[in-house]
Amino acid sequence: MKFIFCFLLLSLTIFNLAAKGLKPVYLRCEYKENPVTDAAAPRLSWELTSAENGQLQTGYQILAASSESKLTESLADLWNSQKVNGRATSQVEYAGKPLLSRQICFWKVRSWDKNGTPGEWSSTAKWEMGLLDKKQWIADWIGLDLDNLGKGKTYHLPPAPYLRKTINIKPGFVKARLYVTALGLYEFSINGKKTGDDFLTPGWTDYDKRVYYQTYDVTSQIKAGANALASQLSYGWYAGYLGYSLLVGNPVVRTFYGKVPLLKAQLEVEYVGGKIETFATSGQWKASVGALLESDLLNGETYDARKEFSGWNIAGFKDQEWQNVQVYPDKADRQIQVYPGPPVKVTQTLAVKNTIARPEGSYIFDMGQNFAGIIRLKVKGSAGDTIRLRFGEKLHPDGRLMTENLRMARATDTYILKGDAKGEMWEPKFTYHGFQYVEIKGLKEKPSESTLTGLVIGSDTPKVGSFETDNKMINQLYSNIDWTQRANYVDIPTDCPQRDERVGWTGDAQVYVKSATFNRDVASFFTKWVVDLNDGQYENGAYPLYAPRPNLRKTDTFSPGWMEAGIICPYQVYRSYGDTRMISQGWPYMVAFMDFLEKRGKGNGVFKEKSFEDIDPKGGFGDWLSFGKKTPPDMLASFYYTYCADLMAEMAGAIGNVKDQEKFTSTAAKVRKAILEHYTDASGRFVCDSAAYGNGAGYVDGQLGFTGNTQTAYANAIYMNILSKPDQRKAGLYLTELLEKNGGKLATGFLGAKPLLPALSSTGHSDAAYKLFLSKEFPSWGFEVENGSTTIWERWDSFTKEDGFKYNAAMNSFSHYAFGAVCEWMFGNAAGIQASKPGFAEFDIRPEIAPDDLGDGGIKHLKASYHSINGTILSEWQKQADKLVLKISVPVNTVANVYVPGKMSDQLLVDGKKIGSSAFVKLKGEQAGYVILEVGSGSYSIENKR
Ligand code: RAM
Repeated sequence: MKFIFCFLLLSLTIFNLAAKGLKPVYLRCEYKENPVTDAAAPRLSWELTSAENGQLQTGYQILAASSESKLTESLADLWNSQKVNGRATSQVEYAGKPLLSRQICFWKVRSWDKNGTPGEWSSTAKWEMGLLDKKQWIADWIGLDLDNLGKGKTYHLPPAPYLRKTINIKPGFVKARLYVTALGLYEFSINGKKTGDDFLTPGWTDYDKRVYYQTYDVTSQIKAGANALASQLSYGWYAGYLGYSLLVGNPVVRTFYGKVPLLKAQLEVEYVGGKIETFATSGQWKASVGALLESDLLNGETYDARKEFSGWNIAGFKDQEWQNVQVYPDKADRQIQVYPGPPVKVTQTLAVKNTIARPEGSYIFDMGQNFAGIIRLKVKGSAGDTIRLRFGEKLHPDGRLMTENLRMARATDTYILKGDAKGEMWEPKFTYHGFQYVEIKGLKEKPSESTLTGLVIGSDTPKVGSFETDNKMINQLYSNIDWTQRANYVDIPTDCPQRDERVGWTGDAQVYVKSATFNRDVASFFTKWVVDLNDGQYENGAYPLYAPRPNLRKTDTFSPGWMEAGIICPYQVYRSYGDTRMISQGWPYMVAFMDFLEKRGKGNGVFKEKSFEDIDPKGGFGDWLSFGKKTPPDMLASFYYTYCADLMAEMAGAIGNVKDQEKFTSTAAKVRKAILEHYTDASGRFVCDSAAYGNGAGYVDGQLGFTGNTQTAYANAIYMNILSKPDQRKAGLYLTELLEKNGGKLATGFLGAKPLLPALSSTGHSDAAYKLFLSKEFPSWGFEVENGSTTIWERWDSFTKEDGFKYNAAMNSFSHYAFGAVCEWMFGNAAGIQASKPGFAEFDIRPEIAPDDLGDGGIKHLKASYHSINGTILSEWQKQADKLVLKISVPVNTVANVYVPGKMSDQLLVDGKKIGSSAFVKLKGEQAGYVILEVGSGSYSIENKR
């Protein structure tokens, strides 16, 4: 009894100690859990939990070892960081022994809390090093040239090759890794089982400069004796159709990087004792044409199941009839690296919502959600029965599938049955579509709900945001934003998933990047894409219109508002995740871009009218898809110049480059001054010399004329801090005036819509921002929701009651995330979550409460959470009859300034008690209708009277 009592006491004390300390969880390396990386000094991060409020880390210690058993202070053979003082829990660089290719590093961490007490060690995590030297790749590029078998009139779609080899593995192996990549797309299997569950590997890059590879732990997939290595290849971005090249009559419409898809793979088998045997792609492999008759990313797949070879991917298959593969030379300066982004995967499956019978035995399936992905087909029938699947985002009023907005993307999959009496199942491997509706032709029996399943694909970016209110329309809008992001963050940030475009448009990416960070963890996604951007930079320093940058149209070059993505995206990654590596690695590119601007500005500091008349369209895209008179693109270019110089100054500071910090600070001041001199009048309104643009020919919507006095001009000037404080306020008034004159409606395009609501809020017009946000009238976000959208449209008028889908054949996507950039305001203003220090180590919660006079169309209750790199932040507010209740969460090791609507004299309550009763909630002061509290970690409920 006594013993039990002692034991209980002991465990209680241990529990108590543990409960008091900090516990590191969610250990990651290069933003991933247990990844393979080729970063020389991988960056580590963890999050902290604690049972106490107001907790901070005062120090940490990391151990890294070559085996889990050596992960102790005395044995750690790779690294013992010793105690490092400070609050850092992310971007912590490994600084132990140099790491070798293939090395597995086990690691753990512990943290000291604010009282200097060390907590428990975390559980063990690991990372593995990839192949650090290109010479370690002994595998050849192999393929089979089937190009001459492409027969179509409009689409040249050759069959996709099958490759295989049987190998012999000796007994006594302990570990096996497959390193694999392709020029094109690959799917690899060992003994009939696919390696990994990634889709569209190895991703899109400028293949002349670099190609990424995947590493799979295949130890459990191999066996002693005969093993089959097998791979299917497809054309993908490397050799398939890309963008609108076909539509615009570009001389090249496919094979932008090469004609024949190629595979490079090596299986490394390690035996007891450490000896490694490598089985690599070589001229010894066999290849054949098979069932995959057509395979193209945009145009779809055709699969003839009658041509399947059974057992081709397992040992024992007789491949004597198959051809020898062809071996292709490598490009000496092509880099081969570990895929740095989150893999593209099937992230969700969707069941059919509704089946509609159509004339002539065809059917349309409604998946209930517009998404990017493929379908899994289950059918029964006779050999040779042909099922044709077409995909669309909308139906015509008469019930037909609407495909005009796909333009030249054929987006058609065909399955030819083999006639298996048990039924057959198929899903395409190397294509995807943007759709909500699927039209099926050729079914011999009435379909059931299980005939089709939707497989949602996208870069597997962890969900970090949630946004919920008591207003249904807003909840749907948030869902639409997230779905549109998922549909377009597919290896790169595409503009749209459905039509013949789907490229990494830089303007869309830069206006939306901050919004994206609130929904999904996009740190490694942008780590990948920013390299694409840098690879795509022009010799003159301009970042391109889209990255990667195949030559889709001769006149495609760069545009103000688009090219700045090269500065804005790394900046946002720095602000959201505290990442300075992207800045230092990209610095030469970013500086080259700033030099380009300097040269273009001819020392004026401002881009006067017609500064960009040499590009196509003249002036660039400007405030693309706006309504009414155009904001001069050169004025916007000048704003962006200032903005980029500001960001560069801040980023230079972040990497300790004082010289450049000073340089860009003075550039920003110079351009600001020149803008005001050139583009404002005495009253501080924006003006321009519209006559300079003549009749506007060659400019986007130039015939509408130009004026500086637009919503977009003021919204951007306020957002980008172009004006002095008093002038900011004036600009806010001008902006509201313009809105009123326009019947309370927005007129902004891609560049104007993002800053519109933030600019209203920051100049004291939160009510006006809410009116736009909650409006259901055309044009507005709510209008789209009211009209049944499940994603964000490309244009405000993608559909109107009067004109239907009038832009269909031209340009009319229903899944375009750019206008979803309102998300930045939703989290940053409505919920009020704003980072004041990079990585949300310190942040504000400054909610803007929706006005009361909106009745049922308003918001009484809003709850948003954001899982930052430091942990989960919650901001919830609820208007009750006589009081406002805020619920907030501040992650361990962070500090928040919480702005509670009200006055000092209000006597607000925290967890039911007066301020002052908690050591972690301190009164800091009062500002513009808010009481400011400094709050340490923990969850709190704050009440104030209304
Ligand atoms: C469209 C794209 C993209 C936009 C460019 C200017 O075709 O879809 O969204 O950035 O044009």
